[in-house]
Amino acid sequence: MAQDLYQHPDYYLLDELLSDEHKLIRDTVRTWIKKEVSPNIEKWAQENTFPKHLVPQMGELGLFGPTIPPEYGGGGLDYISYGVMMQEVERCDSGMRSTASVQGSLVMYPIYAYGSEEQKRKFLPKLSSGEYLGCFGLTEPDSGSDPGSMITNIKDAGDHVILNGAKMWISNSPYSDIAVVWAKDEQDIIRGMIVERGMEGFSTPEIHGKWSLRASCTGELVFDNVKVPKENIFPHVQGLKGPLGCLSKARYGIAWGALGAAMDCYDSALRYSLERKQFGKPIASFQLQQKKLSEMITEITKGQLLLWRLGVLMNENRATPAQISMAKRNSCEVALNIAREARQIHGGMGITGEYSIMRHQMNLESVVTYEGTHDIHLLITGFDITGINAFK
Ligand code: TGC
Ligand code: FAD
Repeated sequence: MAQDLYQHPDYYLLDELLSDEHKLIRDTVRTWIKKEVSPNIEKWAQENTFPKHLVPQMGELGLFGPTIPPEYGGGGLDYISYGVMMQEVERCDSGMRSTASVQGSLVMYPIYAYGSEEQKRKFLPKLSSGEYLGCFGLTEPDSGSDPGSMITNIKDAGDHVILNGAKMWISNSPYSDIAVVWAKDEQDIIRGMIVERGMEGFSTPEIHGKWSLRASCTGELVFDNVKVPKENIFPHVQGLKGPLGCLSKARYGIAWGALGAAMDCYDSALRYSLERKQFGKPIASFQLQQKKLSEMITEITKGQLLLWRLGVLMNENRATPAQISMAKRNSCEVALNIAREARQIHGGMGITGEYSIMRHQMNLESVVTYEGTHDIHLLITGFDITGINAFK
């Protein structure tokens, strides 16, 4: 990748809505990204390598569980801090943001919100520091958008349960020390539990051949009569609202993150269009290119305003899952459109690893699908405004 010259677009002076602490957090993450990630991200993505060595550094920076209270190793920060962090990371690479959002929102959050005091004390500090890496197993080969149809199950066996089944498309799974797994009990009630690497019958094969999120590792979780101690089961939640509650936190971070990818594409396209000359003039001087750039910054600005307001509602504990869905869907759509347009502005150079555009575009194809597809989030909004469920 060419030298990382990123400067975030702020057309409506939204930085004025951020506190000094928010800006300091953002600058700290940006400096780390420019020093440790940007110089190598293209290589890792091309080689399909997960930079595991960055996990403890991410922990040290506070990227894991920023909103979890400090007594459990979290950052004790607000949701706008969490948002700007995810935005800085994803403007570099969605796969890196995946690592952070899975660890913070899908592994640490359920342990914090649904776990026993022993589970919190045992796992949260290690996850927060990056000593442990975790993953989240909800999706199955035959159960994606409809997670309530899962068949992974547990059977009571005294002081433990026997877990059988398989999870598919699990971010971080091949490198994970623990997995937060959702399975049905003998009464068909969804329960959450912590499965630890080394438990007999538990394996995490990698999924190969992805064209997207190549600097993030994706795998399966396979459970073959795994004995899970009952003390690893979450005592404080039952039913689908358990995993869906975690998804609300992660989708919020993705909404900020995906817009970060859009901001990076715009920033790169603006700079390139001013430098690149054709017909004796910078291509930025042609109306067609200005139209593209103007529409990009308009959509980015609208998205930034939406995210800021959502962050305020999150801080006040007033954000609804449907509002989060709208933001996740909007950011992904805006980002994918901007990545495609930015790719064209870069001409042939846009398909190379000299620029981040093509990598963003390929990554965003996963981001628009995971944590609820574009269609599912549209239907969540439809249900919310009409009261009519069009899923089933
Ligand atoms: P439904 O009957 O609507 O809901 C069941 C219960 O859950 C509650 N609920 C929520 N609670 C908190 N947050 C949310 N977002 C919630 N959505 C629903 C709901 O109130 C109800 O509670 P209760 O008390 O009445 O039981 O469930 P449904 O079966 O009709 O499904 C609805 C649907 C389709 C919206 C939902 O299942 C869905 O969101 N599907 C998409 C699946 C999905 O997002 N999977 C993501 C897997 S994880 C992942 O992709 C990680 S990628 C990470 C990375 O690398 O960054
Ligand atoms: P399907 O549910 O089969 O959907 C296929 C198509 O049908 C989609 O276009 C969808 O919108 C449409 N569709 C489905 N139902 C409806 C409906 N009712 N109305 C209209 N259209 C509908 N999962 C985890 O649990 N943990 C992870 O860490 C994780 N990481 C992932 C990482 C990557 C790189 C990817 C690609 C996925 C990951 N996932 C993870 C899984 C992800 O959440 C699912 O892929 C996603 O929820 C969609 O499920 P599916 O792929 O089975 O598609």
